[in-house]
Formats: sequence, C-alpha cells, structure tokens
Amino acid sequence: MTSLSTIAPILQQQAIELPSWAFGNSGTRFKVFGSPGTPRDPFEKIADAAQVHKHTGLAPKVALHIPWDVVDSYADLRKHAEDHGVGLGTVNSNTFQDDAYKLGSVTHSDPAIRQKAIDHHFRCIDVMDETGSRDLKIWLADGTNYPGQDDIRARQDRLAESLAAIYARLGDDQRMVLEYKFFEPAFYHTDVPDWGTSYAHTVALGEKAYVCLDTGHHAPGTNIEFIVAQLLRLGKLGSFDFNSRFYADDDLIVGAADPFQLFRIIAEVVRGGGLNNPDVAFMLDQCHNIEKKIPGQIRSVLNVQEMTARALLIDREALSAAQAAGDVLGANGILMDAFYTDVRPALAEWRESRGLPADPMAAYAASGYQEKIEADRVGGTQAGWGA
Ligand code: PSV
Ligand code: MN
Repeated sequence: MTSLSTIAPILQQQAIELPSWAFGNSGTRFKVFGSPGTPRDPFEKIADAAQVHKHTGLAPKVALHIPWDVVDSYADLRKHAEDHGVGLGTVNSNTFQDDAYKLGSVTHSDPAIRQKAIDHHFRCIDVMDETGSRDLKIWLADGTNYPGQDDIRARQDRLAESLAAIYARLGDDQRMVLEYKFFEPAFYHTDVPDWGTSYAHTVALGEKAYVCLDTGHHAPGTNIEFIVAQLLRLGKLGSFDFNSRFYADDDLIVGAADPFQLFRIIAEVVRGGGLNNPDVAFMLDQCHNIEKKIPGQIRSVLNVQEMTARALLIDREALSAAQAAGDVLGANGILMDAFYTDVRPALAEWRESRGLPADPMAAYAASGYQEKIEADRVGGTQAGWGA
C-alpha cells in the first residue's frame, strides 16, 4: 500500500474554499440561535475564515454571497483578505430572498422580473471584476409548488435565455457554475433539479459553464460518486459544495454523516483527474447552527483532507488488476483497505513537519481567538443567514 510520504506532495496542494456565510448565524425555520463572537460584517467573517487557514493550511479562499456580503469597497475587502493571508473566491448570486421572486427569478413569466434577476447577476460579475474572483455560482430557488401552476417547458426556455444573457457578460477568465437541487424551497418541481438539467444548460451555454455539485442536494440513496465520475468524464464538473445530510439539505459538517460516502466521492475525483485540478473547485457550503463556527469549519476541512488521503492510498494498480481479473471481493477489499486506514497520526506528524499544528482543533482552542472575538464583538447586528 502507498504510504503518506508518497502522497504528501499531492495533499500539500489541496485547497478548500470556505463559505463566508458559515461564520454567520444560521438555523432552521424554527429558530436561528445567536452566538457570542459572531461577525457583524463581511470583514469579520473573513478574519474568522483566515483562522481556519492559519491552523490547517487548507483554506486559502473565502466565497462571498451577494447581497449578504455587500460592502462599499471590494478593493478594501480584497486587501483585508490578503492582509489576513487569504483571498476572495467564488461569488454566489442570490435571487431567493426578494419578494419579487416569489414565483421565480430568471424563469419568471414576467420579463421585468427576469431582467431584475439577470441584472443581479451582472452586479455579481461586477463584484467578481473587483475581487478578482473567477467563478459565478448560480443556485436558483425557482420552481413551482402545484402541478399546473406554471408551464414547466416554458420555464426551461426562459431559463436558457436568461442564463445565456448572464453568460455573455462573463469575462474571458471567468466561469459560471450552475448548481442543482432536487427540491426546496419549491416542492412540486424545481427548474434545475438534477445534474442532467444543469449539464444540458451548461453544454448549451459553452465552455465557460460548468456544473456545481452540492453533496446535500440529492435524494436519499443517490449514488453521488457516479455523478462525479460522469461529470468528470464529460469535462463539466466545475465545483463542489461539500456538506453532509441525514435527511434533506441539512448543510452539516462534511464527512460527519457518512465519511464512507465522502471517501467514495473523493476516490472518483482522484480517478477522474479532478483532484488539485483548477477546473474543479472544492468548496464548503455549510451552516453551523449549534456548534461553534470556526471549529466547525476546521473540522470540515480536516475531514476532507483525511478522506482525500485515504482515497489517495487506494492501491490503484492492484485494484485495476483485481477488476480486470473479475475478482469482485478482491477489488472491493482493496478499496476498503484504503478506507479503513487511520491516516490521522501520520497527517498530524506531517502537519507538524510543515510548521502547522499537529492538532488544528486543539491549536485553535488554545489560541485565545474565540475568547477574544466573544469579548470584542459586542453590539452591532450579528451576521446571519440572509445578511
Ligand atoms: C441552496 O440550498 C444552497 O446550497 C446554495 O448553494 C446557496 O447559495 C446556499 O445553499 C445558501 O446557503
Ligand atoms: Mn450549495
């Protein structure tokens, strides 16, 4: 079996983008709990995100959500991020919190509302120009709640037209990633429910359009690693929104609900050439409703690193030989050997050898940062999912 020293150079390149909104308060439709030390603005969110990178070396970029992260000067925000040792990443558009979008945004039957949604995306591209971000990530809440409510086919046509208008605005080095989700907030039909729909639209748009795969956006039992393999094969996997789910779109810590699924997904990423491939952005899309947010993000990136290490330990040569020989249980055993390898002690040692803490969770807890933000951030309005 391959050892950690062999895979270390690959692990060293790993970069996972953090969502700015993970540092704000979040919750369910029942309650959003406040928590001491929560950032009051995008600058404080970025300072917190920088802590994750500082202790893990894994998270050099922070994704923004517009309008949650609207600031007067993106040049200042960019400088602030750089001063904290991180950069600004993907810009997420938001056409799901304005009353005008009750019946849809870019798919709405009213051309004025469609234009309003398109204009919002133009504004996001303006932000990208200032932050130096490459990716515009589009997730649409569009859909219907009742059969017959609207014309499903017409909405697809309007979607295609609106996306084309947004796509045409992208700069040469910018990309669009189109995220799918099978339900919620719409419950009867969703306009971009699955990877196939996202793929069909991105192919029609062109080579700067890719699919974003949010691991929480699938029906129970869906074989997500198959989708990963297929999209990589088609050259259209643009990004991941990692999180984990027990029931619906739970947005919990990646690898918490089903580490084996995360391993299988990353194994297909490795197999398909998607690891450390700039075309495939690794991002988190999570909410920390009851746990502390910075340690929640630290644990998340470590989970991704750990499962990446295990996936890299798969003895590919032996696996191919077993597969070619039709050795069903032998092949399965080779995969499981890698999955069951406890890489944590070796990763801790390796981290130390690079000047990082062996145990980033403990290092953060001992750093005093949490106590400091809890003492300092008094007054003001805490950022929340939606601000
Ligand atoms: C929608 O559920 C989603 O996954 C999209 O990526 C949004 O931008 C994000 O969640 C908001 O938390
Ligand atoms: Mn997402």
